[in-house]
Amino acid sequence: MKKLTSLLAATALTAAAAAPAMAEKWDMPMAYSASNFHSATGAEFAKCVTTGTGGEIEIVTHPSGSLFKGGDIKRAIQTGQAPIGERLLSGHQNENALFGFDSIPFLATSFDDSAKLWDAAKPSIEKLLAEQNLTLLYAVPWPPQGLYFKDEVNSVAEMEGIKFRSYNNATSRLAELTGMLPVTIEAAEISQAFATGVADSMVSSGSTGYDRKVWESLNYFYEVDAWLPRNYVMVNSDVWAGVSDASKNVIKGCAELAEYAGNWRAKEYTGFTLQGLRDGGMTVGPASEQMTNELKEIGVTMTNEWLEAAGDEGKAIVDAFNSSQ
Ligand code: PCA
Repeated sequence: MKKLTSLLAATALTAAAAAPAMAEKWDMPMAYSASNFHSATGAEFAKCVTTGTGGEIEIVTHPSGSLFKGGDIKRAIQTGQAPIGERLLSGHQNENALFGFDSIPFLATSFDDSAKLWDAAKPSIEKLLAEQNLTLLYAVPWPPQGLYFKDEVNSVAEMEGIKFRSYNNATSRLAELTGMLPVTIEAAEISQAFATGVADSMVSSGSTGYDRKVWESLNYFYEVDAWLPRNYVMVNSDVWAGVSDASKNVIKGCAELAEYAGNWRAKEYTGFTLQGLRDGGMTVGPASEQMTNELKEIGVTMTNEWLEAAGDEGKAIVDAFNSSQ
């Protein structure tokens, strides 16, 4: 808390000292609904920057994939079509396996472990992003991932042939290994996908199920706690290089506050949204022992596959995480 207080003071001082310069408007695409806690955190970050820089930089958020869809946000920022934006980090796993460090089943299954895993992976991820003309500002985890189904499922055998909504390589692979049929769909579009039977299941947080009111189509949520994937906010490195030192300090301060607040919200939102699913009529609870054990076996396969794909740097991340335990 002391750190935060001094950070706030430093941010305020920098802002006061900043000479008025040309005002810039930064559009910030975000993929998830405005009501989602990541979007709420992003909106506060935007306000913090706008106020802190005395309007020198005004950030305007565009949630729900309204400016760019999730899958297009990183490219838009790399190419300067938007200066800043938020994306699911593991969405880039198809470019480089390292981006999938946070979607390894059953490696880090709690908020505390997810923070340790992020500490271990952050230098590699920052370096990867920097090579792609992107500067990392902050990152916030989603709540633990569980399995949603229309019908009751108690074993992996019962998943055979079910249409499964995926959101990254790891979720598609999970579907394949459980005999389900993956179809990649952005979170902003899942309510419709479930309503029309394009998919009847997914792995996600209680938060996304709550945001998208999935109880209108699905009936079961199994608290598998498979992993906690992360969203991150990035800025185009050329744009960043052109920002005054005073404004850079404000933005860094606001990013640190956003990361802190976002983590807090993610934790608060976990219980709240699971209750929301129950109130919507869903059955929410742990998976059967058999299903849990079978999923853990699949997790071992996926861990080995990831370690092979991510090479020495991936292994170093997992080793650093394990030795922080
Ligand atoms: N919600 C996002 C990613 C992880 C999560 O909990 C989604 O389902 O797209």
